Amino acid sequence: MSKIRLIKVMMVLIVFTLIGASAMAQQKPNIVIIYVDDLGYGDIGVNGAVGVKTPHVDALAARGLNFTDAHSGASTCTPSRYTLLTGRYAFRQQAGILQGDAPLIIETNKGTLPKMLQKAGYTTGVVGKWHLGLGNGDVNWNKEVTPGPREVGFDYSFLIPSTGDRVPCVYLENQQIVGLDPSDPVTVSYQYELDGYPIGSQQPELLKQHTESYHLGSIINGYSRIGYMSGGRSALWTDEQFPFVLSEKAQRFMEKNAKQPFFLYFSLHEIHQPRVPNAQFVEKSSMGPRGDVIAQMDWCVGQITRTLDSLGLTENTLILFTSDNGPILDDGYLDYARELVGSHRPAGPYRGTKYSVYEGGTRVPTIISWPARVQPGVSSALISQVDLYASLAALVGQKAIDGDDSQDLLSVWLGEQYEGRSFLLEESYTYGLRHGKWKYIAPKNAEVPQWIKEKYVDPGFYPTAQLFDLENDPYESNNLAERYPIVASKLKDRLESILTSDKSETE
Ligand code: NG6
Ligand code: CA
Repeated sequence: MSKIRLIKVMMVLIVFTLIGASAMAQQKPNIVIIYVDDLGYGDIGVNGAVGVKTPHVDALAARGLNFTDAHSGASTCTPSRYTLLTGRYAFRQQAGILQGDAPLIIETNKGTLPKMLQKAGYTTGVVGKWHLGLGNGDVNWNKEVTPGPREVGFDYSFLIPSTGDRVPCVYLENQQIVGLDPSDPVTVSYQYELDGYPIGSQQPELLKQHTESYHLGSIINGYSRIGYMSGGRSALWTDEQFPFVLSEKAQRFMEKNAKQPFFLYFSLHEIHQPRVPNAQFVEKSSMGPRGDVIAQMDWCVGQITRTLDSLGLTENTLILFTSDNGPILDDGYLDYARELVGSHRPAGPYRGTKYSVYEGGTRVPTIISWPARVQPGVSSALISQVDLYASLAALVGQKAIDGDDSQDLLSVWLGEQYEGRSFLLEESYTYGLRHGKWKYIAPKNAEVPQWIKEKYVDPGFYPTAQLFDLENDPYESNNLAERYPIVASKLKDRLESILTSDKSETE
């Protein structure tokens, strides 16, 4: 071969390699996790909701895979979010529900799902509720608050720092309060009353919604919260604007990063309390505010899918729609959810609620849509959010560093096979363990906390063990622990081995 010919051949090869590499890079899907707060299995149309319509979620299900036995890590928020982002069980970090001044609970020296996606070339962003703690314990809210999302692997963040019902009631963008006037600094306390805003326990006549005693702290925008704050008047959020503010930030993030693969963790305030639908959604349901904010949540989902459509990204975007824990009707604010629920069943056919170890606590709506790769359908595979880290790592050719409890079940998430987990842990005020048709619930000899009793919910722990056959008794009404002592004891041993080992054994 002449020299010139050789050079030509080499050039052609290089061009093909470059085209191939860029095609591969383009093949990486964008990933959007739409994480709804306190949405129950039965709260979406496709899972049987009555009293409210969820056309956008239903459309996602129609073109995607709807899971009927997928679980959040835990039956409350912080532990579930910890598990989702780290691939580690929350008990390892003793992650309970955090107050709004708690330090960051995710270890900054460990691998996380967003860090793994950064390594794979993704731009990562979180928009919405955080509730994983911020700072190191003594936060100065008037400076950049660190560590936070950036140290966990998010390039961009726009946050409700804790929950809608906790102070501080301001947004943080890239870990700084948005719109803060430095001459009116923010102070937060969960111990002491602070001057500045009226306090719910002292001036209940100012409240738009009454609450039980735990939420009678600072009144911001007519709603009293857990905890006290002072200052930050120019930066206060307006609850009624959450869907617009957060959807807009999510849209901007996707538009800005449309040309390279992005990961968006869109963590909605809906349908957590205070349930304050924007006027646009009032009476969209027949169930009062709780139903109306389900309609509002559905609108937010529509904003995401519409934006992806307009950017031409729908085909190669993997959307995971799910929730952090099961539903609750009365979580403190008086919005008549219990009285107005009618025949709607927030947890669908399952027993239990938020705070409960029964299925309703963690079996949450879960839909995956990725038109380029996922066939529409329904999957009854047993699967948990703890597995997303390892599964998405497999998808993008990375390792799930420190994802100690996360299993690569990518083929299950994508509907290529239907055999899910062999064992699945459900974290709550006690532990549940699923295996085949069995569900074991560990005994716990303790008083149900007063504040849970007041919610009319049953956390599901009793001094004796419980065992249910979910195939024949999906509602967990018939305790078989005495009838099948060997099954119960095997599951007890297995649970204990999970709880005492440093990381999950692979099966
Ligand atoms: C509980 C609050 C509840 C809610 C929950 C967090 C009391 C009595 N109850 O401690 O109202 O804020 O925490 O919800 O304070 S979650 O969805 O973020 O886990
Ligand atoms: Ca929640």
